[in-house]
Amino acid sequence: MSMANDLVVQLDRMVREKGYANRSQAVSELVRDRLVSHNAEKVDQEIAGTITLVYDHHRPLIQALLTDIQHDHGDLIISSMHVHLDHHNCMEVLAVRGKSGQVQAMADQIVSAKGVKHGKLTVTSTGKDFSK
Ligand code: NI
Repeated sequence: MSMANDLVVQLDRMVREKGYANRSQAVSELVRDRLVSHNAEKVDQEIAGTITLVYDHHRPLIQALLTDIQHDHGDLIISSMHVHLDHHNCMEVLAVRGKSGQVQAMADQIVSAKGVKHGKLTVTSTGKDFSK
């Protein structure tokens, strides 16, 4: 593998700044990160991840709506955490696992629910794809 010298210079700077043991470790991590994103584009790929959302629990129906969606997808949601951020705002973190297409469809449904201020699916590996 070869790459332009200015890329190598910048890569080595990042290796130092981020504290990687060496260039190979940094490149492996970058490749794994890209593979996770790439594989998640395949609807049948098994993925794990988290959905984080923030909403105002005073808004009518939002809590019932989110609970309904979560009950409909109990097979995809393996754990959840609810944090009362302040008097109005709640944050929920859902740990999810399942086929990429199903997880992303559910995440779209949750994030686009009326009353959700911000929501985001973060995809990671189930861990089975990589030896380390
Ligand atoms: Ni709350």
